[in-house]
Amino acid sequence: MIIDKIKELLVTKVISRRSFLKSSALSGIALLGLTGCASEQDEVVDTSTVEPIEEPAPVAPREQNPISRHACPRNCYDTCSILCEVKDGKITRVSGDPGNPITAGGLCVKMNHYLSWVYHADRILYPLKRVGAKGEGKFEQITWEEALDTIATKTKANIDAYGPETVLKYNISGTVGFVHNYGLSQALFNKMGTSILVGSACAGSGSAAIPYTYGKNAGVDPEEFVNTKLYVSWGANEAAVNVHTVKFIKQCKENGGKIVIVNPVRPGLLHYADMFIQIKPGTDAAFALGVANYIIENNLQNQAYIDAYTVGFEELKTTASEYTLEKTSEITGVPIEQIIEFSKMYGEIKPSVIRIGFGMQRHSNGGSMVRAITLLPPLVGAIGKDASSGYVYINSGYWISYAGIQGNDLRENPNARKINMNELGKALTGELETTKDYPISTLLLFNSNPMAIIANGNRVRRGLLREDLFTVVADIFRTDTADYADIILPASTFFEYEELCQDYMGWYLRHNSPAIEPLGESKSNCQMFSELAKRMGYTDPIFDMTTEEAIKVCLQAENVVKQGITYDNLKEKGWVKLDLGVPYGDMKFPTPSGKIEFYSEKLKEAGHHPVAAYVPRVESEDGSPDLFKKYPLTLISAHTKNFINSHMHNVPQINELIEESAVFIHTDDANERGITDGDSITVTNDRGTILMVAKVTPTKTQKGTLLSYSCHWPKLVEGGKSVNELTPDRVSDMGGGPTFHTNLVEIAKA
Ligand SMILES: Nc1nc2c(c(=O)[nH]1)N[C@H]1C(S)=C(S)[C@@H](COP(=O)(O)OP(=O)(O)OC[C@H]3O[C@@H](n4cnc5c(=O)[nH]c(N)nc54)[C@H](O)[C@@H]3O)O[C@H]1N2
Ligand SMILES: Nc1nc2c(c(=O)[nH]1)N[C@H]1C(S)=C(S)[C@@H](COP(=O)(O)OP(=O)(O)OC[C@H]3O[C@@H](n4cnc5c(=O)[nH]c(N)nc54)[C@H](O)[C@@H]3O)O[C@H]1N2
Ligand code: SF4
Ligand SMILES: [Mo]
Repeated sequence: MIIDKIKELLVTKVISRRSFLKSSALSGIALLGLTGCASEQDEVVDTSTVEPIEEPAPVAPREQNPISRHACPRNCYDTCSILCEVKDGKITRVSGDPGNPITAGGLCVKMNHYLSWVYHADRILYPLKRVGAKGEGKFEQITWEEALDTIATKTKANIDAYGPETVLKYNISGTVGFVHNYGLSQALFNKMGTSILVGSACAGSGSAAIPYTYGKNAGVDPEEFVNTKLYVSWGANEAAVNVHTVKFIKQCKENGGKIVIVNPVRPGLLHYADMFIQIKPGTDAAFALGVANYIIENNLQNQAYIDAYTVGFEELKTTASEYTLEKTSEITGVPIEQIIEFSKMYGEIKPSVIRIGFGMQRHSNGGSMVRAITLLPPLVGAIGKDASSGYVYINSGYWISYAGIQGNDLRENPNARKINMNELGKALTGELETTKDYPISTLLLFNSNPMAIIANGNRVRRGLLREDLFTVVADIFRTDTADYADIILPASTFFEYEELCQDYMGWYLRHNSPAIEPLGESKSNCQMFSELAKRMGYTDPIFDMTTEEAIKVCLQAENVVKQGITYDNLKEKGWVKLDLGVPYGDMKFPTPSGKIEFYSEKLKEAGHHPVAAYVPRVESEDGSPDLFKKYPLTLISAHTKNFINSHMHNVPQINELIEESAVFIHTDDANERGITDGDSITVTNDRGTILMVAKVTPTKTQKGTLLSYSCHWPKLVEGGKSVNELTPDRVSDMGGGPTFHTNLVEIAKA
């Protein structure tokens, strides 16, 4: 009763929650569950269903054996610096580099088991050829001679018969090393003239959206989080996927900063949160515009800054005015008083950082959401003025490049057919328009496990089953994808080859020296591809380039040279921090107007609202009412702390942690379907059905939204199909990104 009364007061009279609490005699009453808003954290943030945060524990290296220095290339924000002790040619101990400020001596839940990964009994140590049916997983050992001859002969024959663009090179981010993923390893495919792989299974939408506003992307240094006074975790899950920044966020709080979370589900960082905004999935653009509207209506914007550095404020004002408190609340599910309180905090607290997560943008409207969020920092003057102010998204890619080592000049057909990596299934089955007449004849795949990580697994499987498709997979393990190969090549791990890495959030360059010789007959990607190039008859000098030479080319970047970073000093220490100054500190924005663009003509030309707009997701109550009747639940399949993409699922210690593929279900949704905690359930949509175990929870997720983790190996889960069996292979609105979370399903007791 009393709670209802308070709710009514807050909603109807639109009293700020904090001022209400301060002035009310009722301020001692625990408001748990009222709105999820938590300015008085201890009273109102419910963390009961949130796992404890496990910060990396430093492990001191023993140093009695020789130490080698490494950079973790696992497509993780942290890119830890690793120390290995090696004895008699074997790694005996793996630990985090205590000297590096990000790694600070500790790795993570997963990579504390790196030794079990490197020396796993199931490692592929020799080339293999298929002897059973496609996908059956029956292989026989062959020599490298036979493997390379078979691949060269078959690929050449397919190029001669059908053209080079029927060859598809496919790699994502199994390792994100500069040389062995993005750089030298691409030269062979440029020379062949294969189809060009475009888009991103990861963060394409946000990466395309941000430059519309700022002309480029330059984020805050995570070590600066300690100095900010407001950290907004927007669609991110730091405690699981970016564990080394948690200490900086915690310090921000200890220094008096506020932590706000915007997420449809409760992430680990909730333990430190002052406010939890539990938004409906895919509605963040409406929330951002609603906040902008409140800020402008209440004159909380920084008008002098806006006048000096931005264009399109009037258009923003008009557009945002459509997002009234009532409308914003209705679309997003966020209570009006919370929209008000967050807007006030964001308008008043300086400096502030918005952390734009990757997970949030994996929706059909992901680009639109990120674009809308990018309009907030300049509204309050947060860009370019302070090192601990602005936003952070990704910090790689704007100060060092691998373009010089990709052999781009070898490509005779720069306008070759483009294939979006998210549409692999359609491309292989010929359901993609551009592959109808010229089917893919040859798939050369490395650094990726699409059977586990690409959407619409059923379609990917059908494609890989094609008898007339010649498939080569280079991997460390016999993944589900490798099971469909005609030839499997044994890849060595980064502990066995040299590499250059760049953090994707921190401002570091890191060097990786090999600790041991390649196990068995395994080879690095570059080594196997340069040998294959020679079998193909290619004699270009790039195929003789060493990794050391390639790294030296990358280090010629202006910023790097200017700061005195050389191959030798980088190699000796293992890492070096670049000084990038205040992000956008020169107040130069390479947009068409040269200013921050609240209004973007380019965005309009690309078919979007020139300011920003809430666009309903393709699969949602608003976007597809008929489908919604059949499949009323949105399934978010986010990343987990226990494994990284599909890595580590096959490592025994990690497999034990995972137990089963769980799906969190709101109590109301479970009750409506007679599902109880621990039940085995089916999760279904028109793309397929998988088996999962129900985790029924009153708070971890919200009604209408399911949460599961990705990406399990299909063959290691019950039923042999994991979450990407269900996800859609549609491409997002900007940048060719994925739409894993725009995924309607229904659940039932199995
Ligand atoms: N449902 C759902 N699906 C998702 C996501 C999601 O949020 N939800 N996230 C997506 C994201 S963000 C990403 S980035 C992708 C990742 O997709 P991938 O990059 O394909 O996945 P990984 O599991 O990281 O790596 C694939 C393989 O690389 C191999 N590998 C590692 N090192 C080497 C090497 O040195 N050489 C060779 N040849 N192989 C090596 C590993 O053994 C592994 O089998 O997944 C996407 N899939
Ligand atoms: N341990 C571990 N670390 C990893 C990885 C891993 O698999 N495991 N993967 C690495 C890779 S490749 C990547 S790209 C990053 C991913 O890093 P993140 O983007 O931080 O991780 P995700 O778990 O994909 O998604 C983050 C959050 O987005 C939320 N979300 C989903 N939909 C919406 C929405 O509509 N609005 C809002 N506001 N939030 C939403 C999810 O609930 C989730 O909590 O992590 C990297 N680090
Ligand atoms: S996966 Fe990420 S947190 Fe773990 S060791 Fe590698 S870089 Fe560090
Ligand atoms: Mo990713």
